[in-house]
Amino acid sequence: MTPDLFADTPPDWREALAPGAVVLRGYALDAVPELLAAIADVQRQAPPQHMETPGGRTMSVATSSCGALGWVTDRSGYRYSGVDPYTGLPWPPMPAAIREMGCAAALDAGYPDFIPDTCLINRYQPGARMGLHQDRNERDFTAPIVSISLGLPTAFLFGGAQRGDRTQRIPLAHGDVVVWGGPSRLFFHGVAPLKPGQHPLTGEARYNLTLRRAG
Ligand code: MD6
Ligand code: FE
Repeated sequence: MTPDLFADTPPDWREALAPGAVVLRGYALDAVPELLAAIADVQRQAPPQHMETPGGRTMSVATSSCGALGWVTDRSGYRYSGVDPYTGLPWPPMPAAIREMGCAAALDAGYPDFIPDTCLINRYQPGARMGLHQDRNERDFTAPIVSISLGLPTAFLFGGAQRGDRTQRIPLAHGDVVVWGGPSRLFFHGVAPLKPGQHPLTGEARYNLTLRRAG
């Protein structure tokens, strides 16, 4: 037997979730100051909003975006837009700290060609959650999704290709990064309700940065 037989078995610091999906524990910790400064900079230009779902519900998560495109939702559906509907302006450019972290994590997860054109910035306050869904508004499903967690911990729910598939409940802490793509690119996922707490750097909040190639 040669080690090459196990070439797609991740080393210990990469936790396999499913084919094509991994958790990189603490991966973003060294870049936290730069990432938090980048979030603040984007949010000054594109303030987080509780957007409306197509079904008319107000999202518990407050979102904004940076990059060429931004993810939006309103009564007419989920989609990407080049313009922030609340400011009428193009989204702020993606800060280098965010782009570089996304590309490095994708590379270490086995996706060397990732070129993100959007980063969604989600702010969760206690009680905020995200129901089980697939990310399918992107044009090209060959690119992975990179999700960076900062601030208060939560549980990420990771299912399968069918809504009814069993979900894994994965604790996510400050600095953890999840990457999913390839065979799991369209797997259902969600975020459990945020528990009350105080984080020394983010206060009563969790931030999630989700980088994607949308256009
Ligand atoms: C998260 N967000 O905030 C995960 N997907 O941790 C998502 O999975 C997500 O916020 C599609 C569209 C918007 C999102
Ligand atoms: Fe999603």
